[in-house]
Amino acid sequence: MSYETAGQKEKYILIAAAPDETPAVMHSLEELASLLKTAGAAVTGQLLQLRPAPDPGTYLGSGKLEELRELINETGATGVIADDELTPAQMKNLEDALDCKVIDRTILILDIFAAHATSREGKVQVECAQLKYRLTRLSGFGTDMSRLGGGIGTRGPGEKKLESDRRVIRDRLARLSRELKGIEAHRELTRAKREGAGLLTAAIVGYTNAGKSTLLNRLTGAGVLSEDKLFATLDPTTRRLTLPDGEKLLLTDTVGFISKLPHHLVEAFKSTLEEARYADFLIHVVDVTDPEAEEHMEVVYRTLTGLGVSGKPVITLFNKCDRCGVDGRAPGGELPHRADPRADRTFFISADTGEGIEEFLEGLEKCVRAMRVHIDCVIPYSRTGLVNRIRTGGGEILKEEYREDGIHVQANVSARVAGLLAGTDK
Ligand SMILES: Nc1nc2c(ncn2[C@@H]2O[C@H](COP(=O)(O)OP(=O)(O)OP(=O)(O)O)[C@@H](O)[C@H]2O)c(=O)[nH]1
Ligand SMILES: [Mg+2]
Repeated sequence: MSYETAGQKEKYILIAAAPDETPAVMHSLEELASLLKTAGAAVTGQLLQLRPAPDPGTYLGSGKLEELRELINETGATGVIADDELTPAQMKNLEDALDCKVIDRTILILDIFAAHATSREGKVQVECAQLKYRLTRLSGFGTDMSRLGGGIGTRGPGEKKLESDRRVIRDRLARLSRELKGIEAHRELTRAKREGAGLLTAAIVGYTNAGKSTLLNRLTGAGVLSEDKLFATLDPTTRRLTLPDGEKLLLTDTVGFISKLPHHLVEAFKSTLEEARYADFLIHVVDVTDPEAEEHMEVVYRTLTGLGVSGKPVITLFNKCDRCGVDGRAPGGELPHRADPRADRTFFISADTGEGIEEFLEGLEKCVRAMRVHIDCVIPYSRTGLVNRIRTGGGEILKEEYREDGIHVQANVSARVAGLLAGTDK
């Protein structure tokens, strides 16, 4: 059996099973609808069943399935999509019961990542995640991914059709993993080079579509693609930023987070996501106009902790203020006041109009200065290169005297440069 959908726009009915009709459940469904739109498909209806837990066999109960079948007939939907990751058994049973294409939130996110990956690393990472997900679906239940026909769930990076033969998948996975190792080694090298230059690094993190790339563009004119689409950015971009007082630092734009981020993706994107781990501090961008901003902030902190990123200084930016008042309140007052108790500093900005950026940059200067270490040392003439390191590392030299025993230097430098100077203390 196959459900040919290639060539025509796919139309889905969203389904979810939840204990209560809370705002969080409804927002999750709205997010699923935007994800579908991003993937080029349409939504023709939605069905929510209130139950303590999803049915282990068919996700929804039998009465609700009957209702769903009618809705499919009425709306001419080409498939249904569940707002949770379905087990292989649930997927197969639903396909049998509904006789249409069945996908879940995970397949959809993987599909969007596949379409948006541009670098070789991004493409290899997505394909690894997709193939690993497929392997779990091919075992035991006789579920054949080729039943998906075309469209969402079948596209690899570059619109290539995904493999569905177990043995071929295993071979390809082995090859891709080897290639990824090589790419990661190269990334390590670039990172080490950056660290060697001694510049402080800040990672721009946040929920998808918060405005991270727009911020990098505004600050550095990086020319990174920013779009009203989920997961517009998959490849981290690093740019140098010179602050008004002359301090220099590196800013890295990173992949956005989302609730229920598929674990295969997190695993495959580990090296990309780890950019935040190597940063000296984090710039957390939040879309202040999103009613779910609080929950999104939670997701960001939870994901970061999962990646082993914790204890770093955080500057939180409540972005898109041009759409509301400066303190995060809408002119009508319906938005709650936003605060982030986990941040060291917070600012209200608009990456789009530039509002609040000046104050943020002043705050950034303070943050960078606070991270400086005061050094008072004598650098031997055999290591004069270190003086240059202090300069290129954006450090502030307070005293530089060339004496017989060496160069006497007093300066405020980053912890990294201070590390390079270890052993030269007076
Ligand atoms: N009104 C308004 N729109 C903004 C602002 N900043 C970003 N946007 C819009 O929000 C959308 C998402 O912006 P991006 O910069 O692509 O967001 P991102 O966080 O990089 O998103 P991903 O890379 O997809 O995770 C785009 O349509 C931007 O034009 C802002 O300050 N005000
Ligand atoms: Mg982006």
